[in-house]
Amino acid sequence: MSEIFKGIPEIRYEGPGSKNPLSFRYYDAEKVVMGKKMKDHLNFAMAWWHNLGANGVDMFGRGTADKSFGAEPGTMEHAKAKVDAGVEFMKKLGIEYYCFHDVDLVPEADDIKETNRRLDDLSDYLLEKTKGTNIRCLWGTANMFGNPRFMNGAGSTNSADVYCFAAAQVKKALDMTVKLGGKGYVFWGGREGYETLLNTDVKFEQENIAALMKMAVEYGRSIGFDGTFFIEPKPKEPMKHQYDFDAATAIGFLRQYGLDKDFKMNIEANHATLAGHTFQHELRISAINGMLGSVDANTGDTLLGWDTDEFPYNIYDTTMAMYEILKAGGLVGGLNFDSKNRRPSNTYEDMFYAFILGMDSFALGLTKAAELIEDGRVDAFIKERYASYNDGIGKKIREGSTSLKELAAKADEMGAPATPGSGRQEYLQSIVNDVLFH
Ligand code: XUL
Ligand code: CO
Repeated sequence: MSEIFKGIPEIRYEGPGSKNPLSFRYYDAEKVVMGKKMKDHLNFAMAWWHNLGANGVDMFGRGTADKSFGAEPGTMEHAKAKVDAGVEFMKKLGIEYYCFHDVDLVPEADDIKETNRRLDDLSDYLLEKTKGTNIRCLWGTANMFGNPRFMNGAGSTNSADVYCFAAAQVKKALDMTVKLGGKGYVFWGGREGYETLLNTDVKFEQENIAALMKMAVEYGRSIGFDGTFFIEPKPKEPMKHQYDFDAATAIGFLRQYGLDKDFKMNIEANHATLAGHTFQHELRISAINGMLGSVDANTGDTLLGWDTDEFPYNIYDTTMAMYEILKAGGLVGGLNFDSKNRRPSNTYEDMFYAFILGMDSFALGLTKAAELIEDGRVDAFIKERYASYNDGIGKKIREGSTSLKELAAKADEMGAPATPGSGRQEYLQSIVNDVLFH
């Protein structure tokens, strides 16, 4: 098979001083940080849809990038050319994982039986192409938002017939995920929500979504899928309101329907900011609930109110994200670049520059997060901040061995409250800057 990304070498670590645009300045795969190799902390993944599919088409204009890879789009030859391109791309960057939707892999046929046959064929080809490499699936999913049949939702659809198609797609995407060695299976509920409550029975729809997830767990376990199911929260877009609004909402849903043992969160940075949260907030809420699973690594634009899916570049954000991930003991999944080149960045070189930017940004974030933890000043401050709970009445509150009566008596005894102490926000922010820029 001939080379697709001609003239682009294997991208290697050359260190911070390097002016070679096709090199890593911070991502040094084998370097050990806090006892683990960088590559194993980060588990970078390529999103099949953006990297091999998105050509820059938007509401106002046609594509700007050529992603035909020498074949006619919409054919199985093209689907296979995408495999060739994807494998060469991942090898050149040293990326070991990919994520896919069913219809990213093959063109969808009118009849689902034919789509499934194409998936069997393509997955054989993909396995053959990755044989002898470390390249494998991070997670798979079913696209249950593109086909017009899902206009009223998939698990949440008003139509039992459409629900069958959703179930069929989940079943096949699970088969594919297992066949391709995936560690996870994602539910992103793109159309699982509503446009108006005037036509929507929210409780009915949520029960149906939970039932679909339950059947997915049962089926997945029956075919030997021992990985993790993920919900990827997003508050809006394409729907006005999506049920998996944010991590707290999705975790509540999973607990209500008894799905919390099999599921964790797949947190996407741009979805967090759409929900009015920081990326760090969503990671923290997931982590403290034992629900931090995987990450869709990208960034939004604070000036825009939609999902721009830009490659991560902001080191403050990647540092605070990796700080949360390190504190949580790592991810069961990885960092999937659910990110796409800007429309005018339309060459093959730009595809590589984008991944180099994203991988270096997270590698630097990892290094800085480890330094922040090893520095210890932030942790020491937090410990000190809650010190009044270490003994006396504070300890009793933590142990649950007191009562309103006893606490009120204690307040009476004190008469006027002691000062709670400074929050020292500016001091802490200056420590982060110190670690980032010293
Ligand atoms: C959409 C999005 C999806 C999911 C997978 O905003 O993030 O690509 O990651 O369906
Ligand atoms: Co995503």
